[in-house]
Amino acid sequence: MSEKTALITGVTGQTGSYLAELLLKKGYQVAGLKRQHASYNPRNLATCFNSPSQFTLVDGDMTDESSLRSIIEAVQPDEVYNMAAMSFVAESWNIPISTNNVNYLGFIRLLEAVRDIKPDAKIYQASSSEMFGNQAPPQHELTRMTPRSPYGVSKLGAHRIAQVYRESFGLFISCGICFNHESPRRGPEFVTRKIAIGLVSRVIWSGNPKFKLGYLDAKRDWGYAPDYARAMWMMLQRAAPDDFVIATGETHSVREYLELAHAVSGLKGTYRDHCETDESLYRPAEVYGLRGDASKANKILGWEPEVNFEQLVEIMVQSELDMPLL
Ligand code: GDR
Repeated sequence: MSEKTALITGVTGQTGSYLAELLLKKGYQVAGLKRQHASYNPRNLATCFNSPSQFTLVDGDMTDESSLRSIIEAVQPDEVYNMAAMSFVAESWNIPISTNNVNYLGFIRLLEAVRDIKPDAKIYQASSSEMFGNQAPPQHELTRMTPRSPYGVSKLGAHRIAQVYRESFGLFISCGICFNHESPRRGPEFVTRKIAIGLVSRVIWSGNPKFKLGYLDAKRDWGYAPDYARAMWMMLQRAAPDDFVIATGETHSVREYLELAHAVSGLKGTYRDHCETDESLYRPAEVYGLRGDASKANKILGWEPEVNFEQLVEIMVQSELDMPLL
């Protein structure tokens, strides 16, 4: 078993919570940073709370450097996973400044604290496929980055500063350029979960005739969040830091996801009978086609996804059928 200590910022979120579970299984001591009074689904951390001798939640804030410094000082982490973010792309047009304050400046605050207090800690940064914007697929580590949202810009800023701190100060920082990754722990605002909730909780259970979605022809490379958490850990077990695309290599439109989810839900007719598009949900600028090339992660880390698109849709819809969000 490991004697290591990890700090996970954003531990209450989908992927942060899977990562915490993975590290606890590996014998880590895990400290999870959460914002005081932040609302989150306590179910995400239910398993972690079963290991009280290994798992602690600490209050901190990515916009408050002194809180980050105290936490690094107290925890003395061997590994730091920066999963904290304002992660809903659509919302970033409404709150561009706080998005960058958390996602970009927050990461610099964290880096400064680590550099001062625990410079030998290995750091993982959650970079995003949103950094690519509309570059032609497949996107890989060397694809030009042309983000289209305040969120994408904030993630690109953090990605670049990671490279600068790595080269300037020799910090061990690895960035996972993660494409969309989903699970039943996904927030209800993201499209995969919104579709599962729409079909199951709204239409089947609550009897609403229809639910609304935005642009259906955007394509995404959707994977399963626990597979991505495993990749993050693998990156920090290497002797040297590096950047890796984490993706399935398959792409599907929102419409295809919706069609399959509709079939899995058991509803009669077609998705058009239960879902309508609403242009007010379109984004000011869309990213149209993402498909990642994860061959570097496959070759160097030995990583590959275990859950494919069909299995993912099945997991999302089945979980909603088992435990509807009413
Ligand atoms: P994304 O995820 O923006 O790709 O970022 P999201 O699920 O929000 O959108 C995916 C695509 O679906 C389209 N869409 C809708 N999206 C939402 N949320 N709601 C709708 O009603 C709807 N209708 C259509 C969107 O326009 C988009 O094209 C996710 C986040 O987790 C980021 O934090 C992460 O960095 C990237 O994935 C990789």
